[in-house]
Amino acid sequence: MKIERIEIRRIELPFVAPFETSGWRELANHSLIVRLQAEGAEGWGEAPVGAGPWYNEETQATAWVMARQILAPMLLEASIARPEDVDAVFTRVRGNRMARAGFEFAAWDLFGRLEGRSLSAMLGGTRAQVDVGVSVGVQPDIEALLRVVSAYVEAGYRRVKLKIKPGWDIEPTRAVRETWPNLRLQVDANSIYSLDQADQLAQLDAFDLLLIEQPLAHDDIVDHAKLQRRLRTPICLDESIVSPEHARWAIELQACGVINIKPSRVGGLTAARQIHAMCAEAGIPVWCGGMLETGIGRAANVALASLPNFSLPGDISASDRYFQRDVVRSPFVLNADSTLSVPTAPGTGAEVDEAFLDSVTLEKVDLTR
Ligand code: SMG
Ligand code: MG
Repeated sequence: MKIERIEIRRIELPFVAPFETSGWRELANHSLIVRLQAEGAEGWGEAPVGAGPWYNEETQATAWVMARQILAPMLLEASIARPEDVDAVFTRVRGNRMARAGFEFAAWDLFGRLEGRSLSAMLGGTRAQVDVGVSVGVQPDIEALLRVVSAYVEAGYRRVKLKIKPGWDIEPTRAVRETWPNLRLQVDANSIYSLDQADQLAQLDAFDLLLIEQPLAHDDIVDHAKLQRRLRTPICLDESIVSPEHARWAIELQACGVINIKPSRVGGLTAARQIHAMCAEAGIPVWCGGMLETGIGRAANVALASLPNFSLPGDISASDRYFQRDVVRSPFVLNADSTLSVPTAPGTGAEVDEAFLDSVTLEKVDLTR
């Protein structure tokens, strides 16, 4: 197949509330949205980059340049027989994995729509519903935190993740654990600690957490292995795992007990599926992380999370946890058992609301062969 037309846009879609991590605040989704057209069909993908290089090195500005000047021209020149081929088209490109993933997701969606197969079925998914949780940002004080968590628990979420940082770790986690003794609870530090804070992190062992996510540097694996030996709670790597090779290194070094797979972070669903298989083989449970995607990116995450070794709840909440209005006509809603239903329509199943998407688009380009 030859891709005939590529549309790329950068958007700004405000969140219902600001989202604060250990090191920065996000006020809106600043993704790139990619649309591929070929053989009378189209596919959509989202590169969920941030406004600044705070989570990883990519930003909306860098991804915009990469997408227009490098990636789209490469894909227009290539011939692909399957969605997995997109990965090979981009192998010469170093880094920039979220930008690459935007195109890769769109290719999966395009092939799925042409073949009449759901993305979940194409990937080898085995579940009709996926377990999900909610990620709770840093709050001004413990009272506010308990209010926010309480609202999510009332809404039906049975797994909660707390963002932590020095000065906002032990006490907030203790407060949530004491209020909800049976809640599935985990924490995420987004790379803010160093190994010499191991004793402080070990205090988190008291709270029966599912995992402690990415405590140390975004590009570290070795110190995480040292830290894991000093903790009872499994470490879960997020930022550090940017490819199947990184997953293999982490497994070999015993740097973690769990891996968070975000298909966007690793360049797409092809790499994500390889990491899933590698972890299944090594007995490492995985779960699907989130980048506060629109309904376009979220649909790809839900499909991926339907694979068998996604045995922990994902950071894939219902659309209304993020946006007043989503760019799709098929928003995800939370089922009573803290799951989301996996779409069965061809491709991702996302029905893009083009008029609304246009209204949140800052800039758009069209490229043709
Ligand atoms: O998509 O529900 C979501 C957000 C999940 O906490 C979340 N993501 O490090 O795992 C993580 C963060 C990265 C996004 S920060 C803007
Ligand atoms: Mg994380």
